[in-house]
Amino acid sequence: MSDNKNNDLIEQSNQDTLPNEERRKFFGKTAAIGLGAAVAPMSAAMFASMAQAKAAEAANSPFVHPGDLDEYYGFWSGGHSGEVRIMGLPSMRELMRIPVFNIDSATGWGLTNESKRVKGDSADVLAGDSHHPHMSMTDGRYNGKYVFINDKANSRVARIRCNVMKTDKMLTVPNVQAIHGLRVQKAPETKYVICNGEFEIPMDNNGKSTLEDVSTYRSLFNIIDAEKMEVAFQVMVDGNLDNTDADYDGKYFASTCYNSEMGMTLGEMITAERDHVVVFNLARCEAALKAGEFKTYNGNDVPVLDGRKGSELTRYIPVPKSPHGLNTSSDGKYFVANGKLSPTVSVIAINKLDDLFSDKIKPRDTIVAEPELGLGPLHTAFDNRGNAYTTLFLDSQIAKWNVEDAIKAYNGEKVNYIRQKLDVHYQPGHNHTSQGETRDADGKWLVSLCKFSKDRFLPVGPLRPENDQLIDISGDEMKLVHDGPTFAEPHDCIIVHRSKVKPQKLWTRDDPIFAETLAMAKKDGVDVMTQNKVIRDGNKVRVYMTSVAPNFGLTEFKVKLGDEVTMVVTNLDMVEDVTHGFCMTNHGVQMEIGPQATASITFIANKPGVQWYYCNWFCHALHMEMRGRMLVEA
Ligand code: RUQ
Ligand code: CUA
Repeated sequence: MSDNKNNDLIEQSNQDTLPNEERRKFFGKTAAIGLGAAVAPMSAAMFASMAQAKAAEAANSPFVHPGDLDEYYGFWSGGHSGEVRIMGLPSMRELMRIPVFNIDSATGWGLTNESKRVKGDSADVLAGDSHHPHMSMTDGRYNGKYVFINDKANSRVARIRCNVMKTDKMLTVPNVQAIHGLRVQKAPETKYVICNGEFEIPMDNNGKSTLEDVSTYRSLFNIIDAEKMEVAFQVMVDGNLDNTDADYDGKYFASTCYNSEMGMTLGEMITAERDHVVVFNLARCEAALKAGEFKTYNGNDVPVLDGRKGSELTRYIPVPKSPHGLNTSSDGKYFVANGKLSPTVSVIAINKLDDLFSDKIKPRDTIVAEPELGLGPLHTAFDNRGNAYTTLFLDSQIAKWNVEDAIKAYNGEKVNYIRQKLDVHYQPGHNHTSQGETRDADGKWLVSLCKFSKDRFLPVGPLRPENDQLIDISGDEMKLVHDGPTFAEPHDCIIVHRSKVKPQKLWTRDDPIFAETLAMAKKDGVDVMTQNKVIRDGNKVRVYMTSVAPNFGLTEFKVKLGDEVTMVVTNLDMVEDVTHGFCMTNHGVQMEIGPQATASITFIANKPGVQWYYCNWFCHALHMEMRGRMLVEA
């Protein structure tokens, strides 16, 4: 991006007063969007970030010209909004929202029959707390297939299928409470999703335990089959599991544990000087599973292995108390446990774990560095040049440090491992580098997910946005180049090169998301691609209807008061981006029907008289006219 172009932009953002014709000339191909006004504020925002970047002489520019595409997809957790968001990087434009644990009135997620089937046994749970989105991998590299995300609030794990960017599986994990840290097996491929049950609960949590006797309280590590989305097995541990990550060889998983005291109150939880990182030996766990060395609890058949201290399945590495983030370095050499209450991080050499498991060395011998970084280290990200970037929650900084130098310092050499500390705004939790949790770490961008924005944006009432800051890490110095306000609460994110992700532009008719709906149509003898039909089955009515902009296949139908009505709408349009909606007025019924998709929604016709239904996704110049009547006969 040349300075000239940048100046053009300043001019552009001042062109609001120009007649449309003139403005179109300015915007060139972006005029196709048709609404210059929608573009102007964006270019103003971009200009602001560009100016900052220029001031900082950034090597990378976060500026992406209107109409140009970003280089990376970002997958952002939506925190306690329960969703996942797709961002474009480096522009930091929000591209899409994927409803997961929340309900969404635009797409009908949580309302449609298809989404309820995906949600399964938690179809009636309408809230969630998503933390950690992570993509499936092959040989330590993103493979673009799935993004997995946890729901801490309701102990669930969901999977987003990246060819359509929709949630396609969801599972409530039994025997645990509060699924927190979540990552994937990196190699040879993501056979397993790994996640931590954080809160300790009685192993048989059936109401027969007491609040006083906590001897049966445990926290479990969960290994989930990524394809089937079923729990393969669980491992019982000592302490509360917090965050987790995997190695690049498919051998070990590691989790931070706080509260090794098994305290029930804050005071009790932080008495011990040390907690631990627990390392899981996958081969030994699978062998124990095969040998039947497990128990079951709570009347379900999920196998629970015993990985408590002394077990051959695990090793416990003492680290300063209450560690939080656990991150594998992108060169595959180290697990880094972040101190939180301690100003240090603990660097564990993965190539020493074989010796640890064969008892040739002691747990603390695996620690090869414990650099002191600052106050409140929470999470660490990596570039491809041997540097690590750790968020300091209390100091509101990112500490950039060199891993090999930290190891030298630990061995007594006089080296300064800290490369730079950069102020961020404010109180960062997670951070993430471009492709930094994979072998393809490229050391270009770092995002700092700041929990507070304080004075960085216009005031919007007592509840303020958080601040996702984009930092250029391509040079020797970290440079802040963009402030991105976000709504509650992107805990964590990943940054994936766009070459890894290949979403479809239309639905394919054999997509499993609506397979069951099509099976129902088949039973009713209806070809949803060609027929519009009302089928009565007792007091259940199924209305099959096509949609082609700007028409629904039926402009009217009749039902009786109290009928249970299922609308099955098929979008016959083959045109990219022509999504229709279906909304039945006054019934809380609305949904998206993407091009070539079938979607269905069920409601009780409990209001006599005429009800209009209409298309609520703008699809055509005659979109307003795309409607019809339902008569509810009393
Ligand atoms: S945790 S702020 Cu839910 Cu990822 Cu660390
Ligand atoms: Cu179809 Cu709007």
